Order: sequence, then C-alpha cells, then structure tokens
Amino acid sequence: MSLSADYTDRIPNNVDLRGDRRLQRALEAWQPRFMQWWRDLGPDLIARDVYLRTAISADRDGWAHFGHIPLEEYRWGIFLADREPDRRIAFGEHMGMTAWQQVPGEYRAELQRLLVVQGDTEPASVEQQRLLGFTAPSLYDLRNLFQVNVEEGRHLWAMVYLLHAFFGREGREQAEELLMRHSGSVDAPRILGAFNEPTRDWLAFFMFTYFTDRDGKFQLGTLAESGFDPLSRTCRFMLREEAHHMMVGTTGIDRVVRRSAELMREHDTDDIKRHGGIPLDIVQRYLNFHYSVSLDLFGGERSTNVANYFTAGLKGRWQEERRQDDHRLTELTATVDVVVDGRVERTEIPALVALNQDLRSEYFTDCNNGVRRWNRILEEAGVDRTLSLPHHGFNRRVGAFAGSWVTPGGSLVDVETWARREPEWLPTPDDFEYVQSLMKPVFLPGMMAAWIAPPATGINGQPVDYEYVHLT
Ligand code: BYC
Repeated sequence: MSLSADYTDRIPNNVDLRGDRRLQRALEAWQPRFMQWWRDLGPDLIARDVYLRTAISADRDGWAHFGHIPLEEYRWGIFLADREPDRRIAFGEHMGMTAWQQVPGEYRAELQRLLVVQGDTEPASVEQQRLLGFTAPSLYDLRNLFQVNVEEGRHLWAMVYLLHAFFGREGREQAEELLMRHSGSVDAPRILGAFNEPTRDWLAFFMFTYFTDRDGKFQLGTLAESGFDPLSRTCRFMLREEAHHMMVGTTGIDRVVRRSAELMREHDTDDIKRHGGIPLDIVQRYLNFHYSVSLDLFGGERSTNVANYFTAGLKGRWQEERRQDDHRLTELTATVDVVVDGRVERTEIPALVALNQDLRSEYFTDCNNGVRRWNRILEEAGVDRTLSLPHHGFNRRVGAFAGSWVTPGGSLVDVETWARREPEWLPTPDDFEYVQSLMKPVFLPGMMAAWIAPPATGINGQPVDYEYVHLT
C-alpha cells in the first residue's frame, strides 16, 4: 500500500495525522519552536529561493519534487516508507515474530535512547554548517548545502514524530531538548563527539558529508532492520535522502583532488599553495581527522548496549537479512583489538558484544571505495601520490584505543612522539588558516572557486551553470 502525502495539512505527512488530533496538535505546537530554531541556528545566508527537491510522497517514483522555493517555505514533513505486509522481526530473541507497531513496554527506554541519539545528530549538523553559505565555491555547491540542511531538518522531524507518537510526555520533553542542545555548546552540547566539532570550511564540509554522513547511512541501515516497524519505515525513507548527502561528499572531494592534481601537474610541484590549490598533505590531514572522529560514532568494540539492542530486536546488523547465520549470535564469538601494556593484542569475545565492530568494518569497506576513487583521479592525472585511511586506532576518543597514541600506520607511540608528530597527521592551525583564506564566495552561475574543479553534471538534469540559487 502506498500512502500519498497530505499537503493540505500544516505538516505534510503520509501518516494520517488528521486521524489523530492529539498528536497533530502536539506536533503543531512543536512546529513553531522548530521554525524558531531554524531561524536562529539554520543557514545564515539569506537566499531568495533555492532549487530544492522536496519529499512529496513515499512511493518509488513520486518521492521527490524539484523547484525553486524560499528556504523557510520548505515543507518539512513526516514520511514513512510503505508498510510491508506481514513483516517479521529478522533477528534477536523475538526473531520470526510479527514486527511491532507499538513500542514493546520492556524496551521503551532503550528505544527512546536510540531515537534521541539519532535525532540529536540531525539538527547538530545543520548548526555545524550554518555559516558555510557565505563562502560557497559555486551556486551549485550552495544549493547542495541547503539541500543537505533542509533534509537534516526533515530527519529531525522524522525522529520527533516517533517520539511524539509513541513515547507520550517523555517523548515530547525529549523532542524539546533536541532543540535545546547545541553543537559545540559548553553547557548543553550535542550527544555524540563528532557533532560538536566545528565545520569551518568547505573541505571540512565535504569530509563531513563523506565520512560522518556515511556513519548515518550505516546507523540508519541498522535501525531500518528494527523490529519496531515505524522506526524501520522511517529509516528506510531517510536512507534515500542520505544517498544525496554522501554524493555531495564523494564528488566534493573528487573535485578538490582533481583540481589539486591539475595544479601539481601544471606547475610541477607539490607546493600548490602559491597557485591557490589545496595541497594533498592538507587533504590527507583533514581526511585523517574526519575519518577518526567518525569511527568514534560506532561506539566501543566491546559494548553491552549493542548486544542488548540486537537481542531485543531493536537494532540489527547492516543488511541483516542477507547474513548467512542464525541471526541470534548467542553461540558465536568475534575477535577485537585490546591495548595491553602498551601493545595491541587480539582477544575473542562473544559476537553479540562485538557488533559495533561488525558495523564499523562494513563502514571501513565503504569508506575505502572513496579513497580508491580519489587515488584513481590522481593516477589518471599522472600524479605519483596516494591518499589513505588511517589505522582505526588513530586519534580515537572512544573504544579500545581511547587513551593510547597511535600513528596513522597503526604503531603505538608515547605521548611525546605523538605531540611532536601530530602536525604531520592532523590539520594544524596553519592548515585551517590557509584553507580559510581560499574560502571566497563565487555566486555567478557556472563559475567555480579556483581551488575546486567543476562537477561532472548538474542537479536533476540541469546544466552546471543553471541558476540554482537566487540570492537576495
Ligand atoms: N560520543 O556501548 P558503547 C547521522 C557513549 S550519524 C559520545 O561503546 P553503543 C548523521 C554511548 O552513548 C548516525 N558518546 O556504544 C550524520 C554510551 O553512553 P551510555 C547517528 C559516545 O551505545 C551526519 C557509552 O558511550 N545515529 O545520522 O553501542 C549528519 C558507551 O557506548 C560515543 C546513531 O548513532 C561518541 N562518539 O553505541 C546528520 C544511531 N560513542 O548509554 C546525521 C543510534 C558512544 O552509557 N545510536 N558513546 O550513557 C546508537 O546506536 C549508539 O548509541 C551509538 C553508540 C552507536 C552512538
């Protein structure tokens, strides 16, 4: 069954909000607070209108509609993917049972926690990116930034809907708090580390949408397996939007690397700062930073939380149904790293408590595809340099390597060595200053900043020089 969206409501939705007046009123009361938050902490650059896609229904063909609209008139709505008839729980101790349409009482707290953590990341990323519009390298990029921002706003709506619809007063309170914590705030920071880091410039934005949005893809993929059907359906729909965010990251880094390679060839030097490009050493340091803080988002290698989520049927594995095992994992073990007396050792633990590592390794494989792609660009340009992912122990605050000093190659070193060599591995104040010096807006249709190559294609079949944004 495909539910079409109701656009006559103040809150467009395909969840029959009109049929539940209490819920509708509660969400309509939250809506002005959301709008206030968007005005205060959403994109700061005023554009008259932006060429955006808007979700208008959840069925295969009709889910996105493109057109120029003022940002504040974007219709943030509530959309769930279609309900699968007779869907069954695919893992854990309730495997084979009919998927839940209501919150199972015994798992209420865990489920609420997952929704709050997921919901917290969405507005956080908008807050992190709010000033980037002022320095967009092209109208094409500016449009993509705003597209990502409005969709993260919609993903917040997705979690707030679930909190309001299924968690009563506590859910409503949590929904309020999602607007009260702020990225980087000392008093009320966002919950997960990476969402309190500043996104200072467009290289950081591309790295964020490549590495951190990709954590979103994998976490949403595990929640799409959830036995709590409304969560699964919400995440399945969110994943379609997420794909565009990662495209922005992948092709953004492609374009930086391509331009840097061009300048290196043209001037026969690695030192392309004089020629207005971003040296590959700086690209690698940004990559090291964003990949390592994104690895922290997977939690610890050994986690009873994840074991409980899985056993309860709340959070599955990536592509759970394609896995060839018993989907309960009570008898299996997995091997994880531990740091003992300054050495890395491998130890065997129950597979259930190692599930964060399972997801992290799927993520690693996916991240590596990008690195291969960027290295192909370098090779094709005749540049004898490569980029690489640092070791999973590098620069970690969470898990087995927290508190240890690990080089990008994976060697444990003492704190003095780390302090001496950190400027080789992580972005330095000079790097930030240099990249910032390149951040000058380019707002003429089809024109690009000199540090980045143009994209191969435009959006939705439009040419690259299309006027994607009309500025005020
Ligand atoms: N920072 O048992 P542990 C996205 C906490 S991104 C701070 O090792 P667990 C997006 C943890 O909460 C996807 N705290 O790990 C991307 C726990 O605290 P409690 C977001 C951290 O719980 C871009 C304690 O440490 N969605 O959508 O299995 C733009 C022990 O944790 C961190 C989700 O993450 C950290 N990095 O896994 C926009 C899905 N890591 O409970 C959007 C929902 C761990 O002891 N969340 N902690 O107080 C989860 O599945 C899990 O909560 C986590 C952590 C994967 C985050």
